[in-house]
Amino acid sequence: MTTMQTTLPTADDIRDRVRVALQAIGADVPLGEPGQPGLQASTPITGDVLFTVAENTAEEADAAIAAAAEAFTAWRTTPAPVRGALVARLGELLIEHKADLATLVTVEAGKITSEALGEVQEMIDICQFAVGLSRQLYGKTIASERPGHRLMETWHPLGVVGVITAFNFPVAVWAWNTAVALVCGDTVVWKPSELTPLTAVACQALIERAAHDVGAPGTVSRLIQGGREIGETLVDDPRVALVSATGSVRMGRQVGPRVAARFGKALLELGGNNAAIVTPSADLDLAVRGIVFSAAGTAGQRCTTLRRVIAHRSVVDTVVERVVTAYRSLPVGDPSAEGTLVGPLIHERSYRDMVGALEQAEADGGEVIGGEHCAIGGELGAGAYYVRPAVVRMPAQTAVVHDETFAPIVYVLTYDDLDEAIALNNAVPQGLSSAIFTTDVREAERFMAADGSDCGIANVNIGTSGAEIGGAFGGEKQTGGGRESGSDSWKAYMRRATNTVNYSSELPLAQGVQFG
Ligand code: UN1
Repeated sequence: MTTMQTTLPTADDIRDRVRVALQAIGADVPLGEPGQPGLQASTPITGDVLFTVAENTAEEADAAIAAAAEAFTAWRTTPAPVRGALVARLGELLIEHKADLATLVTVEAGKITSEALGEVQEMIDICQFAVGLSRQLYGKTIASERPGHRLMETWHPLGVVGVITAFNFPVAVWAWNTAVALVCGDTVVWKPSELTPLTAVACQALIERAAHDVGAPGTVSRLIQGGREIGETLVDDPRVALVSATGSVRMGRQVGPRVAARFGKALLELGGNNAAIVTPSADLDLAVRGIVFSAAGTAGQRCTTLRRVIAHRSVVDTVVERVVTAYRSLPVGDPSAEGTLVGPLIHERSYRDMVGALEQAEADGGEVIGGEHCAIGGELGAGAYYVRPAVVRMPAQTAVVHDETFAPIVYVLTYDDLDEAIALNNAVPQGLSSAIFTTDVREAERFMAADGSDCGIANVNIGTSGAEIGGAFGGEKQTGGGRESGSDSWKAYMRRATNTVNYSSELPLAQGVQFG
């Protein structure tokens, strides 16, 4: 099998694909020539700017928030199952346009076709989950200490939810937030990454069509496009009750305190630095497959990407050898071509960060295998950054290993006993995902116990990435503490009221207090 392609589509080919997909989706937005004022919609496949997409002004962002706030006043009292009908329709439209939207994801984020389709599937899944949830928003009834009293909790819509998303999951993370927020009775204003404006336009067209089809106001979900300043309108506006932001730890450090300063709520999904422990009892076939998908998939650009392997001394050489062998045969190239498994990095800065991290790792005594730049497509790919994923054997977990470099680098560390491996897993500032490969039930349980992995996700015998939507998704420490998607994550999108009802004709006070 050839592991490196030599051809790429031309920018004009890619423009045609975009036009066809947007037209099928019904996203009728003006697309300007490259270089005109507005957002430059580009593709990492060739590095070319494809179109210019209109950028919103601060006044337009303000108007979008006002419209969503206005829509909220009626949406919050619309019965939840009726709200669910909107999300059900969105899910149907996503099924119908799965391939079209995936084409746009591949073009803008550089994901291989299968992963782009998987991302749209994740949207469909969360819509179906949210539709069920629309009949399952429940509160507790709690035993009251007073006779003739009922103590209970009710959950109410929160308000406008500001959603800020990153380039690497340009559509799924919007859907996680929007599908759940809408059934919870909230309205949404979305600020996508400025690197992925075309997928955003497509999603907006689909939600507006869904709203039209079910007779819901289109203003329940708004899109604002632009750079950091546009995102800041969501962060600082007191009408935005919850800011759900996905991105770097650096971004979260700004967003969290600013939202807190106005007593808004923040849901943060920030960086990960995810590790997999490989124990002596591990099924190595499984471990190597899990490692390769989690570390090299999406060209290392998921927040759940596997960035560290912590392997027992007795298996580390075999694991490295097998991962390196697998890496050599990974087809790198055009993500839209059949058979490709590793697409491009998003931009030059990512590539520079990768090179910088590998140089630092080497300076720290690391042995770097792979990581080369692959010049693909000659002239066509002049502005594109394709790399072979890198494995780096490290003598210790140095500072560079503590950073999240958003590229396909997996550092390999060696351990002698499980306590040491768990300590290494937990020694980084981030706490998103983690995994252990073992066939020993004691090791597996220990890893998931209170003194085990400190991450929001702790898996056994699967990699760190590729979570299902049914579970709550998110992580601890610098990952930000937020939980999105399944389980009871919906509670972050609602406000809780505690109600005490006295159905007796006495007025007993709690704690036995006597008053008059
Ligand atoms: C992200 O990278 O921001 O678990 C989200 C996964 C995906 C979601 C990743 N379901 O890898």
